[in-house]
Amino acid sequence: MNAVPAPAVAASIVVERLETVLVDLPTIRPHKLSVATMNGQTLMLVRVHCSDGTVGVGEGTTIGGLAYGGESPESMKLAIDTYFAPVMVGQDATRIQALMARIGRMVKDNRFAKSAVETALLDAHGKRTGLTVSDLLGGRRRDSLPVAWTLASGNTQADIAEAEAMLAQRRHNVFKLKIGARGVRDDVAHVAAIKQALGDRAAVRVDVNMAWNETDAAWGMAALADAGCELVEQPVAQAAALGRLVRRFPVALMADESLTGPDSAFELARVHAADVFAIKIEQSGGLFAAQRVAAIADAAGIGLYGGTMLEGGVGTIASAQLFATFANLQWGTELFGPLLLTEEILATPLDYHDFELHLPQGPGLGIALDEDRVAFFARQGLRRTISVAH
Ligand code: MUC
Ligand code: MG
Repeated sequence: MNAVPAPAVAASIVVERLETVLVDLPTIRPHKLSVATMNGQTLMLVRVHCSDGTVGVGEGTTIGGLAYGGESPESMKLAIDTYFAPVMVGQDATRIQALMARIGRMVKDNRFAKSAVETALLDAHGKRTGLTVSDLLGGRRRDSLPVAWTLASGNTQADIAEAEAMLAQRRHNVFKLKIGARGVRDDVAHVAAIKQALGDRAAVRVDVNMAWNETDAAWGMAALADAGCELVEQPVAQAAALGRLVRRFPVALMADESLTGPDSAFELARVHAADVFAIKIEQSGGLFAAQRVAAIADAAGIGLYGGTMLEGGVGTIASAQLFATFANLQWGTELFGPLLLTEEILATPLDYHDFELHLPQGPGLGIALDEDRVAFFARQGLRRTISVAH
């Protein structure tokens, strides 16, 4: 019998190497959350170099170092350099879901680091195919996204002045106030003063970042509803407590820290613990996982909000590429991260105007890094910035 010749197989495009860098950038003012005060932000940038010459970029950030969760920019860099890279090098760079599943078998947790490398793989594949990351995720339903701004100076009058400036520039007309560091009564007075000053010109929401106990939350949510606040984000830590608070007050309740990917999304939906989900690509463990979180929310009748881990330009546009594909985005987004930083590291800054972020049309993420500025602000580069104070 004659041997059947093997069919010609096109040489696959593989991951050749990964490169990570920490970039320390100052914030425009101290950003005061109940968990930490940020004076700067550290971006963990990862570049995935592929055998066809394409290079994809991704980003990981946290809020207040380790104050928000188990990963830090430093831990992401270490995890990628030490554990992700050996699993990825030599693997087909075009089969992103298969490669992420392979990483998932070798690396438990580390959702933020997974989101960064998945972003880089999608960026590379988009550049290779001429498609946007949104296209790779099924296609856009919108080309711009409403963007809320966070008022977190810690001072009521300064916050009002900041909000007025944003309204005058037509940059933001939805404001999220960071509360929880002071007593509940002081916080409610702070929110009421800001809402009264802005009136119907702006929507006011709050993020407690889990600072309250359930008793404070019950009192606080009732008073916030009276003050004209339309949404309260993660007032308490426990999902069970969220479930007892939801729908008791005429104010929407949003889950943020409790939402750590599809499993927690399903559980929160099952126990009716939230009206709204703050979807974040990093918290979810990547863009595909965040897509599954959105599907769970839609199926359960839970509203969607596009959240941020205060990413810079790369993580922000990765999130935007995904959120632009969502069927529902009832509460808009808070993709303002780059605007909180004094320094630009993209060759062309993201386009914010008329209260929205306008997505780029180019392939992949549609952005390019300003390599000189990245090198300048890289840790061990020419400039050092301390990012967290408590
Ligand atoms: C969070 O907890 O939602 C989003 C905006 C902001 O100022 O902080 C974040 C994180
Ligand atoms: Mg939050």
